[in-house]
Amino acid sequence: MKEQILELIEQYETIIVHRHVRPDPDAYGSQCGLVEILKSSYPDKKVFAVGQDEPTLAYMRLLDQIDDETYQGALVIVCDTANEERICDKRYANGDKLIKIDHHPNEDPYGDVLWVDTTASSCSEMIYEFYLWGKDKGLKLTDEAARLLFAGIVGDTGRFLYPSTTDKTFAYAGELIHYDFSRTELFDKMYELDPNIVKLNGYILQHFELQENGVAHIKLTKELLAEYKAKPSEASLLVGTLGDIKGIKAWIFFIEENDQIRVRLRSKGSVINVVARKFNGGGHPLAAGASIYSWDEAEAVIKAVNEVCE
Ligand SMILES: [Mn+2]
Repeated sequence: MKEQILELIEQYETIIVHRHVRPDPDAYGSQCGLVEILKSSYPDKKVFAVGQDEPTLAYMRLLDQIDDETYQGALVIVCDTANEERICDKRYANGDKLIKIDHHPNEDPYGDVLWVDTTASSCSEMIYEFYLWGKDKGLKLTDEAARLLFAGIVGDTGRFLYPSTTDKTFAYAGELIHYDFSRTELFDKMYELDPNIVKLNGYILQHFELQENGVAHIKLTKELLAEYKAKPSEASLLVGTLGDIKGIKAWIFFIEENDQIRVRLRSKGSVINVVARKFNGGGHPLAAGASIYSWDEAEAVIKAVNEVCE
């Protein structure tokens, strides 16, 4: 796969890299890390990272604004995105060839060339692996690319805590920190929270409901989020917060938005992306997301998670 991908990269003059909507550090890290690698390896090519800017991730990189014509005859690469529906900026379909690089289960095998590795901790880890494989063939890694890929790996592994972290993940991270970037600065940006969000976290810790079977949930209504002046995207950042509770097996965050209730699912072992799929979503076996449209449906989600945890 890497061979085919590099061949295509070498063939095309214009390369446009996309990632998923509601981006996280791995989406940005893999997308922009790859763009940095390609820009420094092929200074004559036009390489762009596109999509909607996410203000909370502006410390990673600002995205490029390009016009529709740029897609004519271009190679498009999509990073970290399991299904076409979730690709940010629908113009991805307007290129000449499409490549998918991802570490989620390959439920929607879109694209002309696909490289999917579900054993990778993150898509950023895959991009670093691509560089390692291709460094004798002309690929170059800059300090900025290293910073972006390191951030992506840290983000998707929950600071090397999740079971998706392998010896390879640690080895790659160990290599990446030899590049010149400030880890302290990066960690500060990644994990700093506004005081109101810390208080919302306090609310979550006070009010989650934990059943005897180890399934927990918390409902964050629009009114509550308004009270704490928290955006749904900020509330989503707190989803890991229940993971340290003794006896917890799986947990659900319900975060109400204007037109839907976002469901964030996490598990310590039981596969919960099957539940996500039933409710308009998907994701990893132990970390998934879904969407529902009423609080009645929330009960159905809780019931479904109970069933997979039995
Ligand atoms: Mn990812």
